Formats: sequence, structure tokens, C-alpha cells
Amino acid sequence: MSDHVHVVLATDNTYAPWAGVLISSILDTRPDGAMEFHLVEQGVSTDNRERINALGAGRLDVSIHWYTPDPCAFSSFPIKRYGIASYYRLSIASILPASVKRVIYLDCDVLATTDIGDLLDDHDPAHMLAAVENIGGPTSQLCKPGRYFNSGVLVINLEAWRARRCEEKLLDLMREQGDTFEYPDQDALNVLFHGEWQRLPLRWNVQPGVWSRYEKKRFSKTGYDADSFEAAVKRPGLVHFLAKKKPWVFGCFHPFRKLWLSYLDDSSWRSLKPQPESIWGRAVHYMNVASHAKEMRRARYLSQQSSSGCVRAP
Ligand SMILES: [Mn+2]
Repeated sequence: MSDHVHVVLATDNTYAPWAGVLISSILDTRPDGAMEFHLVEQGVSTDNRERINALGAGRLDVSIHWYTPDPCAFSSFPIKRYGIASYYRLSIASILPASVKRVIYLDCDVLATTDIGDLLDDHDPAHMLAAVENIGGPTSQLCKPGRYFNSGVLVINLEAWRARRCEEKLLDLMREQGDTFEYPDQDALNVLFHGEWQRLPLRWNVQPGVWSRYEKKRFSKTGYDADSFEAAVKRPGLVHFLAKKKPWVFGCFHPFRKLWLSYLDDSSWRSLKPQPESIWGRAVHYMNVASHAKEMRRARYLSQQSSSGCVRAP
């Protein structure tokens, strides 16, 4: 178990409660061990900031730091639907103090189901960047199948990143090719680190497409084998609510929706529990028996394992 873990999240005010849920899940699954959270923010309200700070208040070994970069530095980049905050991950090395040498970057639509310190044990420090392949999500034409990684979970060796001026190269790529990128910052990272990133075990970024591939035994077009898929569904480390599978949206079906909602319910943001827009919307949701059954079946893969390392069952 790694003893000192640095986690970086980037958020605006809309995503701040989801960042809070993620932090709650990380603290819950890592009850001991020093942790520092680095929140790179834009427009987070004082109220949300205080609520997030309160999450770490009971732990002497946990600290939370805030950074507010100048958004003007990114105003020339294509924003599309992702917003400026999605560029902040490209600039982590200059935003964070030089004393921070290695970080885990997480999207706010992630949930921790295992001690996140174990992720660092799977990282080979010789690699500047470690990630999990993009599975079943939107694909890009930039890389061959199996070679394109998802940028929602990254382990970054910041020391090497700074020495090799990666940030400058990434921002140049964004300026020159950003308009042609479908997923701007994820594409820029994939172009720069093509063939050089360390492939992490699939269980560190369990994307929605993992369950269907596991069930249909369709592994061949990915860089992972059957055992990796089995570990991902039975012993997930970090679950990623990728693309449209957001647990804060009413009507979402996902094997870990209930676990995510239980953290929301225990938090000071419980009033944000997703509600249907109409009685009809609620009826349609509950009548969707097949999707409920699929969600429950997939959630049960985990509970079959007694030593899953998961503090709460979904
Ligand atoms: Mn994401």
C-alpha cells in the first residue's frame, strides 16, 4: 500500500457535489493512510467549497488544497461540451507545487471501490503516464483499436512530465489540432503519449462497456484478456460513469448506481438525489424491467466475491 497519495480533481460548481461524492468514496475505501486532494476549480461556490473541506475534517492524515487557474489561458481552445475545466488536467504540472512528484488524476464521474493507494502499486514509475484503454466508449480515429486510452483515470509522474515539458507540448497540440479533435484533451494526451503510456489493469477504470464485453466474451479487439475483464467486474478499483451513464441523472441504469446514490445520500448534497421530471418519467423508469434486471445481475458479480476489498456492496 502506498503511504502518501496525491489525488487531483478538476471541477466547476455544477460538478462540485459529484467531486464530493467521489472524495467520500475514496475516504471510505481508504480509512487509513495519508492523502492530499488537489482541487483545480473554476467558479465553485463558497458553500460547496466548505462542504468539500468538511469531508476531510475528521481525518488528520487528509488535506484538501484548492487552485483556481486563470481561465483566460485556455480561452483560445475549443470548448465543445466539456468546458474549460477539462483542460486543467493538461496543466496539472504547473498548477500544483513542484514538491508533488506523482499524482492520480480522476474525473469527477468516478467512484472508488477499493483503496486507491493500491493503484500506485500498479504504476511503473518509469512511465510518465499510466492509464486504462478506452473500452466500448466513443472511439477515436487517432489510434488503432486497443491503443487509445481513456483520460478519466491517470497516474502521472509529474517530475518527468515537467522535465520533458509535456504541458507545453500538449497545449501546442491543442492550439494546432484542437479543432479536429473529437475529445479535445483526451485526444491531445493520446497523440503525445502514443505507444508510450503504461497500460494499467482494467479494474482501475471500469467503463460501462466492460460488463457487456465480459458477458459476451468479446475481448479480442481490446488489449485486455478474459482475466482482466473478470477482475474488473468482480474486484473493481475505480468505476467510471462514462458518457451518458451518469448516476445523478434520473433513469440512468448502471451496476454501481445504487452505491453512488448511497454516498450521495450520506452527504450534505442528498437533496440533489435525481428525480423524474414527470410521473410519466417515473413510470417509464420503473417499467423498464429488463434494464433493472441487468443492473442487478451485474452488481451481483461483485458480491459473489467475499474478499473484494469493497467497503460497501452496490
Ligand atoms: Mn468521465
